[in-house]
Amino acid sequence: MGHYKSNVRDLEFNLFEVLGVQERLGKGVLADSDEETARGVLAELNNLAVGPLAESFADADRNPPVYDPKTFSATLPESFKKSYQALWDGEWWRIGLTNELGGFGLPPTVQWAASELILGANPALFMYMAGPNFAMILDRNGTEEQKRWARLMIERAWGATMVLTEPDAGSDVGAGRTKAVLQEDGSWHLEGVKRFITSGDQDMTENIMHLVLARPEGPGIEPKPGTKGLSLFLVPKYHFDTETGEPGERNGAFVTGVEHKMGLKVSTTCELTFGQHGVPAKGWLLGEVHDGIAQMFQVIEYARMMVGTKAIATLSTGYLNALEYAKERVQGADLTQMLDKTAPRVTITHHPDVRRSLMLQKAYAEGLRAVYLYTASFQDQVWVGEGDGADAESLDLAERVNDLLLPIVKGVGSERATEQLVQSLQTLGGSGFLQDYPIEQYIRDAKIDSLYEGTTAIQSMDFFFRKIVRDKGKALTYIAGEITKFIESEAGNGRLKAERALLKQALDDTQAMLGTMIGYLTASQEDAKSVYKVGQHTVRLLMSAGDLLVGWQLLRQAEVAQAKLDAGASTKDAPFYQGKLAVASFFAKTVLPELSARRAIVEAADNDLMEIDEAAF
Ligand code: ST9
Ligand code: FAD
Repeated sequence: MGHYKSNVRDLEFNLFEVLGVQERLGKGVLADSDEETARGVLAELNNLAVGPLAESFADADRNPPVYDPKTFSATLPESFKKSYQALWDGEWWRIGLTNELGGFGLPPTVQWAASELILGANPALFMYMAGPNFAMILDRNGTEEQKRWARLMIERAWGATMVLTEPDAGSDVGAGRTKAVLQEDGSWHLEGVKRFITSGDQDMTENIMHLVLARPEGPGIEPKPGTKGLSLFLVPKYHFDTETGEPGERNGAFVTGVEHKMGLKVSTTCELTFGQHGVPAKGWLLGEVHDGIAQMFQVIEYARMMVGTKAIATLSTGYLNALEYAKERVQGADLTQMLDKTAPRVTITHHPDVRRSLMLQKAYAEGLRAVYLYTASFQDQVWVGEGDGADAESLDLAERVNDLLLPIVKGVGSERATEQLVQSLQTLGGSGFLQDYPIEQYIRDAKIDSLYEGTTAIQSMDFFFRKIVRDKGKALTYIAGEITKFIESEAGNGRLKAERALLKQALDDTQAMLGTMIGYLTASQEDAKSVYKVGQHTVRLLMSAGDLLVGWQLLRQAEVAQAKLDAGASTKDAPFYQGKLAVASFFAKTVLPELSARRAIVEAADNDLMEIDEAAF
């Protein structure tokens, strides 16, 4: 067996037993799919994921890409290319595409559930396969000519990149200096150096389309500071015949270095230099507007969802590997017999502390999966609505709620995955530290998820300032209303009552934290430094909102599971449903109460931290 332990049962439970996705299928833009198609997609992709996709996971880590400075090119390991070919041949690149561009006609919930399988088996494959998805950005924002390029990108299986970061512009994208100078023929010449560009070079596709943010210069263009002065340019690795897509001359965008990294080694992270090697780096403005940051955020929103799902997928396989080990490993006696040196030795699943840790890993793996799929259910509404003309108000709300939840999927998903994967390793004792097991690689490969696509601090500020304050609490009010409805409902027939009370307390605590922080923000109108009290606690708020959502989703699932058990679940299904009840109750009792302490910390905030001299750190 390969390293990857998927959880299709849980994916299907979320889709068809909790979210009721099947009710959306068979209509409008989803006319060609039904529950059977969706289940079939997951089953088929799962076979591929646990087999050929997972196969190169360790080999590609031990034999990472090789960079040749003479040709400015990166060569990927053969084992990985084989996995990529299997993924491509299965036409899985169609998964996120609209029907018009050749998609499978499945909604985002099913797309993301399927994506989890690839992201858990071998995440870099998913990233190298993103060309067709990037083509959707050209199709959505491009000129008629560029819409045709989008089709060429898909038909000819090109790679693609998103190019924002520079040595002095990381979180602060608006500090970027790469410029684009308008030419007489309407094209642009780019000059500058970008760094950390994922998939910047590889030897698996005939061309790569770079989507680059740069500062436009030319007659009549007024420079603007920050992100609002950036435009988005399409810069191919090779120039191409715009009718056939046939690649021609080399364009002047060269990969001038590939980083040596802690993990995710097979995913090339490249320095990309424009126009400094005797060949101009020609680019074309995307569409006809200088609106680069907003256009790039269409990519970023998708990529943040992807990064969160990647982290959660890795957490899940980490937990399942730890669980399998724990069920086999015999060590020590049962705690009740600790003084009897002749007592029989037991598997480590008998020890309370191992149980505690495994149940917490399960809670975050399954709870966060529920959160990302719940988020995707709002993307479903937009996907179906955009195609079928739903009313503007409900579409607007679905977009806002999706926006609110994205920093939780990305920020909380990645932080909890890193933290709990360390616990998965701990479950294996010293063996976890060995490369005989995949967990050490999971930790190395997943750490990047809290860094790229906006660090956790950036996610937390996005959550507070943009998604709550600027949204005037619209999306938040909706979610709080849904949680309150759940708490007050009697669907549990009086069961899980104590857990509902704990959820109510957690909701009160999170709302109080938020209220206090809004108070600090308001006070900053009089005393500018009061905003520091907000900045000290945005991550705490984000993580607390994440725990609240995990706790709620687990209890929602427990309610469904309880009903299934009451109706007489099969012997095969019963342990699955009992597990749902157990994990929801465990999380409510052992994690949610922590929110009261976090609330007290926020309410007692002062600015002492900001007064400390740097030398005292
Ligand atoms: C990276 C890549 O790290 C890692 C993995 C790559 C894998 C690639 C392949 C896989 C992905 C496949 C993708 C396919 C795509 C296909 C999609 C198909 C549909 N939401 O607050 P302001 C905008 S890449 C939306 O003033 P500052 C908005 O336009 C590097 N829009 O910010 C706004 O204007 P307005 C990732 C948002 O102070 C404007 O920005 N790097 C949002 O100027 C200005 O906003 C990062 O992520 C949002 N949440 O700049 C950088 N936020 O207000 C992290 C802003 O008028 N840093 N906009 O609406 C940040 O995010 C900063 O907060 C900042 C600050 C740069 C936005
Ligand atoms: P910095 O911005 O210097 O941050 C350093 C620390 O300061 C962080 O802890 C951060 O949270 C904190 N910080 C910074 N600003 C603030 C603030 N205002 N408030 C609070 N805290 C703050 N970029 C691309 O454009 N395309 C890619 O494909 C791509 N792929 C990548 C792949 C890898 C493997 C890596 C490592 C990076 C990649 N990046 C890519 C870049 C990535 O998005 C940035 O590294 C990330 O946005 C952080 O920027 P930075 O590294 O410059 O850190």
